[in-house]
Amino acid sequence: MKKVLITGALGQIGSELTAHLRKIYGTDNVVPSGRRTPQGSKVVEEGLYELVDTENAQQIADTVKKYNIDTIIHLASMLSATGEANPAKAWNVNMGGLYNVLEVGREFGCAIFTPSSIAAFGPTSQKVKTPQEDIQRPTTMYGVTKVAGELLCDYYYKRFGLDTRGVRFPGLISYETLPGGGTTDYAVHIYYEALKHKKYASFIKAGTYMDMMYMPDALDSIVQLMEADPSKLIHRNAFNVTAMSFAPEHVAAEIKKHIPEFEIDYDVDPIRQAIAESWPDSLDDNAARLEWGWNPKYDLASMTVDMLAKLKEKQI
Ligand code: AKB
Repeated sequence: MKKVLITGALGQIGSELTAHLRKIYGTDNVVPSGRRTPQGSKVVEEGLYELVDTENAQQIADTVKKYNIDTIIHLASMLSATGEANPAKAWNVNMGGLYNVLEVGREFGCAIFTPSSIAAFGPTSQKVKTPQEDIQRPTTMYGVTKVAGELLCDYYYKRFGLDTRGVRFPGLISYETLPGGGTTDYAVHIYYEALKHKKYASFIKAGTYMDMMYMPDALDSIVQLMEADPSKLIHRNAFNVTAMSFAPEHVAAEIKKHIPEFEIDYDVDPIRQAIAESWPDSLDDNAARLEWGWNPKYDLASMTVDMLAKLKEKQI
């Protein structure tokens, strides 16, 4: 990666990836982009920034040309719960945006990173330690766009030789920017509420396991995969990656070690609960470990220490 365009850079991953890549590759070599220009945003104010709506192919092409971009990290996407609230929009944003990015990548010869998700699996996939290659019949629109996206990226690699790569992210936990509209978001909200109110009502039921990962590991996975030797990549789009698997009561118990008064209770949202139940409890990420050395640093205990410390510093 030499000159990187990030789409959806104002979101949960993009806002932290922008800072991370600016440190590694230099501020002038990272071009975050989004559909708004919010005031006071570090993404907008601490380096280059462009307005790019990924549903507008011309805007993507103009930006790639202007900065001589060689890599596009395509993060602009709707998540699972908002996707169920508006499936038509989720299809247009997720598939239309990806198609445009792939076409521009083809025209200008860019490498492309696209995140897939645990949502690319469904109720007929193996539930525990879901293998890299398994049945993929998701039951959400978000999941449908993720499987279609994986296939489309494979197609552009095989048909046009485009250097497409991706991972299937689990729920991502971070303290910089809140996630918007996901099913795994409870695992972020719980830390904020633990510090603010010493209690949290989870919209996901006790006993519901999902894979999760702390943001620093997610950022490393993107850089590691994009810098990996292409001759070693058998799977390309998209690698299972995970760092931990837990249910709401486990994160609550971990928080309680630091905030003894903290209590969890449950106010279950049937839509997000059904989505969670359709996903794997845990993924097998051996292919990523073998093909490009994936090895996450954080588990639930170390993540909890860091999350609480960072949120306290932010004085949320
Ligand atoms: C969501 O919950 O929709 C996302 C995801 C697992 O892809 N965090």
